[in-house]
Amino acid sequence: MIKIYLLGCITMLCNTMLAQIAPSDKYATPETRRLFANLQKISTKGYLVGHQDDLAYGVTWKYEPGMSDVKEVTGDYPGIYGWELGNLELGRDKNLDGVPFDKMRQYIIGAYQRGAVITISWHVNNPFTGKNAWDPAPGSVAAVLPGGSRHEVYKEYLDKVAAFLHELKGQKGEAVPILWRPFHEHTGGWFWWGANSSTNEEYKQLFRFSVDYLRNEKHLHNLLIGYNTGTEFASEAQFLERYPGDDYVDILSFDAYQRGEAKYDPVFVKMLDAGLEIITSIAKKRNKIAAVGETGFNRILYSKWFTQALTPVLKKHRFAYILFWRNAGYKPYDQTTEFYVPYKGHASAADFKTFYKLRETLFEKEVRKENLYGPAKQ
Ligand code: BMA
Repeated sequence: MIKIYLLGCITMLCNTMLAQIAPSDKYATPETRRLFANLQKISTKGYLVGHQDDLAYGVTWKYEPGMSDVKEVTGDYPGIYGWELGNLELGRDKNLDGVPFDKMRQYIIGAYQRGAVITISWHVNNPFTGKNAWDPAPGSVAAVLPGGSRHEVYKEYLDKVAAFLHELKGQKGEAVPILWRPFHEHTGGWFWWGANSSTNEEYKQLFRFSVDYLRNEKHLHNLLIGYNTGTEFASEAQFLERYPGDDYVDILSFDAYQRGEAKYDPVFVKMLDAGLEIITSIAKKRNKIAAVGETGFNRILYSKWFTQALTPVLKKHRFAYILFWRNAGYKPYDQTTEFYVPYKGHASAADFKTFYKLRETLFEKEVRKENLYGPAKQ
């Protein structure tokens, strides 16, 4: 009798533990569940290092098969790849940065098959004004919520996103798990979903409606959802002000960039440190994954930036990944140059290679060995 009772207790305990490491979507696919569990555990070893648009173009090249600025410098590809869907909702065949969706689909599937992780952002055009994402017109969020004047248009936007996400399939027909990071930097005022043009409640409703629609109407169960602020928070309560709830979120992250010309920027370093302290603490309490959604120092004006400015802060925290933003190179439309990881020959290339060799930085070769889509490790 006692034996049966004990067995029951152990089973219950196991179930509780398993429930705790499950993603927010209770119908998540097996690969998605395993990725969630493995990403939670990876932080005991280190963090995945990622790059936006890595395979599509670099500072001096575009669409050359196999090319990658990260690989040119380190000999290895990133452990996590960032991609962007902005303009897909308008039915275009290229995203807002000119990346053809046909190519993006192949890059995503290829990286998944090599064992790497995929995260996707969406600088969605403003369905209320018809302008781009950087149009914080008051009333935009209210207009796309159920009952709003642009709700049906917004649903059509989501339909296009869902169709693309459904095309991401592995060799056995399984859905490729995606870290889906919508409505990011919402604590800032520059996007139409941002803090200047929506109330906290409206933002939460937008987030929940969108996730519910993709899950329940579009039957997507391969998404791990990211709640991603800007740098505008100084406490756990502030970070969570627009949090839609544990049933809608798997990953807690924020975007933080070093700006200006200084080599070492104490304001950036302090923010990154404080931000990581806050989100890792919340992630632990809520059984979520912590990550740095976007970062970088545009044009890397300090040749030792990766090992001297960034690494000392990252070493203090346990989180799953960090994503460097895109190596756009020279952009004729605004006459600026943008890149966040070095290219071959850049002054910070040697430093990035040292960063690559650190025990805790996980690029593609190590990530593949971790088998993140396989059974969770104990
Ligand atoms: C920004 C810049 C832009 C780009 C946008 C969306 O931070 O990189 O050039 O269009 O992200 O990817």
